[in-house]
Amino acid sequence: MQTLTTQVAIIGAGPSGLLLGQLLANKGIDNIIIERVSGEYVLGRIRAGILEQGLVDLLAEAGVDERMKQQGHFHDGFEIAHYGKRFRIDLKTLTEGSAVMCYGQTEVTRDLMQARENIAATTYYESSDVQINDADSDTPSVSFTHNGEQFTLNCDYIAGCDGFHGVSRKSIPDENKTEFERLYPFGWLGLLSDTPPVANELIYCKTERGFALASMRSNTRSRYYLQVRLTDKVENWSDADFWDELKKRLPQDAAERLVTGPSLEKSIAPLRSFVCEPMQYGRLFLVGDAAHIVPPTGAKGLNLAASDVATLFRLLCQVYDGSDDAAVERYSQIALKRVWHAERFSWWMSNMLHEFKDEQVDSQTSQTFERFMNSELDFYLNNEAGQTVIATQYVGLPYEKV
Ligand code: RFL
Ligand code: PHB
Repeated sequence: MQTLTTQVAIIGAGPSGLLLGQLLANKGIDNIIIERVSGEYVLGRIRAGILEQGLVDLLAEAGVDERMKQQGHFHDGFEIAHYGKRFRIDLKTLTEGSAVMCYGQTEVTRDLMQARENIAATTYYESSDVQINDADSDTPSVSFTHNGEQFTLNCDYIAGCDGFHGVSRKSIPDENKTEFERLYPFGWLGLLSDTPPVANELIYCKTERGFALASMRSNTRSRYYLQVRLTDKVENWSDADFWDELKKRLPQDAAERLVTGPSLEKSIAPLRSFVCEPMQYGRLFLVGDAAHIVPPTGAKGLNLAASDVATLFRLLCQVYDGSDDAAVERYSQIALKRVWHAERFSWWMSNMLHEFKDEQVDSQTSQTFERFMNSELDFYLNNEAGQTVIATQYVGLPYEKV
């Protein structure tokens, strides 16, 4: 059994854990990351594509924005297609100059992994039996097994960056947390392909057949999503089935331009809204998906993880520079404010853009909800104030002051 010591133990080498680790290391705050799977496996997950300016700035602050500046693209707007009508949300004009960055989570993660390797910071990939001990004391630790050997990592603080299914949230006693959850009666089937995107900007489509999203990773790589039933299995969707259905849901001109090709990746993700309150327990802090999940319709998951990282990082800096020993106690309260705004926006966008006919309620209730949501979308899209409400939230609300 080996005993290790660090200042901040980070569980999870997803974007939250790696970004926090890099920012802390740059300030001379020692940290060790423990990850359940291999680095390659982490990079194989295809997830977010849209970064708010707050995350772009944070990556710059971490010194990890070189490749993003070269290969990413700012998008000044996106489209919503609503039963054949088209609306462009002109982010730049409606928000007085803001835009979003199109650069994949896989690439952000790859850049962060490279940066961590460059500074020779320690990461234990492929660790099992990860356990949090004494989080409510002044001497917390994390125990884990790596390469058949047992380790105990003593630390000042633990950052639980281990996603929705990780151990961190589960190790907070039930009586010390409240969980809020809403499941949606559908999932998203995503497909990645080396084909040019149908448009320069994203198109969110609401149709009677269900929602579809045309997104991208570069000028030669596309990412598309289809709303599917929760019972659907990815094996039952051939590439040809996917492309056929997508063509039916895209606006006509986009469908005519669509270039199809073999899928590089295809997967189904269920949609969920989830928040754990508070986001801390003693010296354990939940960051990103470990604390909250949003349905992807608002492109907020990774961005929310980044604002948690920014908050925890700045509070830890105050602790370690001696300016405020108790600064971290404010973490949950500060983070949750922004979390709930993003939760509400993602839930609202999801309600407006999906087809709810399959919901297990009687058909009159479901049709009435459908009418409300169509009217809601119609109202917001057809006037500038409404479009501004969407644009302001899509580009991301400002980070809370710490
Ligand atoms: P992650 O990425 O899940 O990383 C957690 C890491 O912890 C590891 N882990 C453990 N390590 C040690 N011990 C354990 N017991 C462990 N258990 C788990 C895991 O292996 C993993 O490596 O969480 P993190 O870092 O908080 O990052 C969150 C983001 O990944 C997530 O919010 C976004 O991907 C959500 N999301 C989007 N967010 C956006 O901001 N914009 C988007 O456009 C966007 N699109 C999406 C998305 C998520 C999607 N899916 C699949 C859920 C599109 C999709 C389809
Ligand atoms: C993506 O490109 O994966 C993506 C973009 C926008 C979203 C969700 C996912 O709202």
